[in-house]
Amino acid sequence: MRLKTLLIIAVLLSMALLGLTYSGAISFSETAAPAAERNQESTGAVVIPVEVGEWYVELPQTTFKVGVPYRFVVTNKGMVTHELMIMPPVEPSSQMSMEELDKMALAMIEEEDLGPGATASVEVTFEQPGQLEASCRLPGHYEAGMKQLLTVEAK
Ligand SMILES: [Cu+2]
Repeated sequence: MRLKTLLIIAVLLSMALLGLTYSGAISFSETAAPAAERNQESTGAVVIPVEVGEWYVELPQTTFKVGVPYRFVVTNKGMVTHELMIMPPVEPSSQMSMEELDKMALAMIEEEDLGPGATASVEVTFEQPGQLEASCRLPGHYEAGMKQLLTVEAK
């Protein structure tokens, strides 16, 4: 009889312990998600929504500041694939190879990530003032109008 009572107590105790562990796991996963969101916010980047399509690159602002982290969130509203490059204004007619152009880019979203309807983002902090350009350099796109001059101002 006494053994049975002990057994019941033991079972109840282990259930209680399991319950504790379970709720512990729950509260852990609940705190884990907001922590990830906090990390994303804590980058402190200024979000710049960018729209690309045939044949334009549109930004809500074209003047930026040195030292401020920006996150360019680019949405392709067009019917064909685009890309986004932020780099000094260089005419495609200049004799630079795609590789050399890529090296000049301060930020880039590749065409693989920017099909019709896709949204992709890239973060960049400009380190010096000057003129830059947000453009799509897929063959013919720049010439068709997919370029927007940007100005980076000193702090
Ligand atoms: Cu394009």
